Amino acid sequence: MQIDPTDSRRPERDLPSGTMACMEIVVIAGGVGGARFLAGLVTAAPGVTITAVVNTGDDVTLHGLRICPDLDTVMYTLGDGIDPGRGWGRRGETWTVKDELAAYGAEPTWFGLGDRDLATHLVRTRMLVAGYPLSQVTTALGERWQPGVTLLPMSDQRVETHVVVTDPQTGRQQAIHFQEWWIKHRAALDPAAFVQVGVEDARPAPGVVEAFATADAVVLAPSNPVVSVGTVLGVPGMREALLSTPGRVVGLSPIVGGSVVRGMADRCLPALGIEISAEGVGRHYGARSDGGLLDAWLVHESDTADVPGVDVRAVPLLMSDPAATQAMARAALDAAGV
Ligand code: FO1
Repeated sequence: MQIDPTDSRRPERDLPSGTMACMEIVVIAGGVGGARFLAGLVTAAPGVTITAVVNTGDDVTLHGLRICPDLDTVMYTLGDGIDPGRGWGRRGETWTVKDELAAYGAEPTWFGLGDRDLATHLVRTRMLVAGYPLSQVTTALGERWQPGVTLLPMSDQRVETHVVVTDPQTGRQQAIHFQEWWIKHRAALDPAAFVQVGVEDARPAPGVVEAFATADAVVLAPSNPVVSVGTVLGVPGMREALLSTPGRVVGLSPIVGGSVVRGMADRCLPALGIEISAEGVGRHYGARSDGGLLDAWLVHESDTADVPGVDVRAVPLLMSDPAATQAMARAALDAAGV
């Protein structure tokens, strides 16, 4: 671990000589992009303690079951159970229950409820109903998958992202759950606003504040800046906890060459008036030295970004294969000075 002597924020580690201070990294992540980045980080930094603070705003209750898409995507990806093509759900999935539900006309039929995935939702729902908080449920599910990182929901309190859209039939504005907007409508309905229902009563889950307080670096994964990273940061106390970190804060742009790599961040950014560019997102996060979040901002090698007060670096940001993702994670650690 290189200590950056010029960085006044780093407390000297008065460890007994010969003790290897175990480096601690906290990553704020959403679904597919965040999961892939974490997989690269785990391989780029073996032996590093990684805590993933994961968005739960996409969570939804369907068919009586509590479903946590981003937590499951990270857990399956790091536990090698993910379907690599879809980026969500299980490899080798079957859809018998989904078809049977449709035969009953049980809505919603648009949600991809896989038979293997169903077991996760059943175990999670049973534990939640029994009174276990989501953080403990997540730890319990992780016993099977061994993700290799500490997986924390952003909050144990329920926060759901709903999208304000104009109903094409009635012309009236209405709020629909993010999953309906994302899956049923493929984000085709223009979002007037994103509302995090319940966020005002939420607080960071147990372990989150503590993880930031001792982190050698914090990384904003290349996830959706509005509905993933934005939702996590919107939990009361989260930004303050993040900014308490003695380490540097490094973000990675989810916008490459002026467009999203996957997902639909470009459908979300305009609702917040954020330019669809690496520079636009970097400026949205802002410079830590100026009341924002970032010490450093990684943009794709073909992009430029002028983000005053932030150390901007152009590196390959396409997670085209594990080696590329590992190199990207390494670049993030370099930018963090660890
Ligand atoms: N995404 C889809 O585009 N279609 C689906 O049917 C779908 C089902 C699904 C089931 C479980 C799960 O964990 C994720 C699922 N996703 C599906 C992905 C999910 O909607 C998104 O990954 C996140 O909510 C956004 O990151």
